[in-house]
Amino acid sequence: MFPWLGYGHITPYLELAKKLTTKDFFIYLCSTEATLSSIRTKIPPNLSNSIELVPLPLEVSPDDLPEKYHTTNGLPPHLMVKLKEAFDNSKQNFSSLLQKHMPDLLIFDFLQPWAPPLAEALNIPSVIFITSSSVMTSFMFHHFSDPGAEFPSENIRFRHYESCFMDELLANARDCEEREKGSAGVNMSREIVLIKGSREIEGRYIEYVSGLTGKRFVPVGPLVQEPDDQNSSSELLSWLDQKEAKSTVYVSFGSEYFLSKEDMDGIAHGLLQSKANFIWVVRFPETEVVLEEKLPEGFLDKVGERGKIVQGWAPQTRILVHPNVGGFVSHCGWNSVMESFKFGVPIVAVPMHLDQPINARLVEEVGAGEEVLRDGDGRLNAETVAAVINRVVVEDGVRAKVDEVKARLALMADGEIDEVARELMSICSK
Ligand code: BUP
Repeated sequence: MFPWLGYGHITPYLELAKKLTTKDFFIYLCSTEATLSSIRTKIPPNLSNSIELVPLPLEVSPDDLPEKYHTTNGLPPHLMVKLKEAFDNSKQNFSSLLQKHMPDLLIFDFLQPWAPPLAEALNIPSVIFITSSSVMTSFMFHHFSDPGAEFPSENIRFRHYESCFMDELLANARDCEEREKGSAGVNMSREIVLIKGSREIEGRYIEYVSGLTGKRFVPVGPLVQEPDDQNSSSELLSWLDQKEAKSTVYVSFGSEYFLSKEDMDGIAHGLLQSKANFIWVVRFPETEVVLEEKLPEGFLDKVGERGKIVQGWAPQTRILVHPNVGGFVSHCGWNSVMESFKFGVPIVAVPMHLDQPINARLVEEVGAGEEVLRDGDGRLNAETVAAVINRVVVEDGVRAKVDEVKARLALMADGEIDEVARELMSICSK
């Protein structure tokens, strides 16, 4: 398995790896050491003989990119370009690892289209595993192939101030296509595409994208990591224990994005004006930050015991399953959305860029949350933030739907992984 270098990509790969070990697969999981170190402790001891982590050395000088930046998590934008370059320059290293381990199959991420030709050269078949939503993937293929045709849902669209994201996504997709053209030989397995998600939630989009591309999209399940106990005794969770049931909203915008000053202010004032308690995970591109300078004046004093600010990283799944959490103000990264669905947490959607607006529209379509609409210029308005938090969290306004989605996902059991294992086995044996 060869996921892209962010935490949001490697965790679904690890969850898929864990499931495949129950079907007698042995997994090599390859990434940079910095990315692997974020999941090393998440491999249960009983699986340590079935999953081997394989570090990929990057071709880059430490002066250009120190080792701690060999992952996209919290990477300042100017270093992201260097990381992509270093990654693309490391093909030979990846090829050497393939030759050393000679797997029966390569499962690769759509952001590294150069990997499958290297495998093909060694007669190793490959299958793509997309960690984004089917709604986003189908929306993208739709625009890529026939934007004039009818899309399965008219709710799913970018708003006018978000239209630049479509261009960004299409440019990404074209870039991947271009970079893949070097691929020689027949790739027997490409008629199958693995995708993170479930027919229970995205059935019509999975069907649509399969029809559009002529490939079979096989959903691999929500692939949500179980909450780990490591942080369960932390001060943050003790604080949460003291709050009333469902009274607290968890606020996080993912591992990669940094909020603009205007959005920080909108969220901060919105939280203050709402009636919910909150835990807010804040992240900044700079390594040294004075928190007070990043927040509106006097914010921390006004918050008092009502809220906690966590700088950097919080045990997200552990927080989401806590009975005193009643909602999630989320950027709608696909992992976060799936975690909310799986644990039955209503979403206050505040999408920021790329696929997030489309995921947010799905959240509303499913009925599991409400989106905070920005004003005409794309600005976040504090009163709107507070009003949506109050409706979704304080008044528990979408509870019935959220419980229904949670129950539907729980019923699925492992049916999907049986199908995936069968498909992969048949590719391996060809
Ligand atoms: Br921040 C943060 N703790 O403090 P998404 C994130 N996470 O466990 P993203 C934590 O990172 P992509 C924190 O549970 C989820 O599994 C969270 O993935 C975990 O957003 C993951 O939601 C974040 O998909 O990734 O980071 O923007 O761009 O790949 O969607």
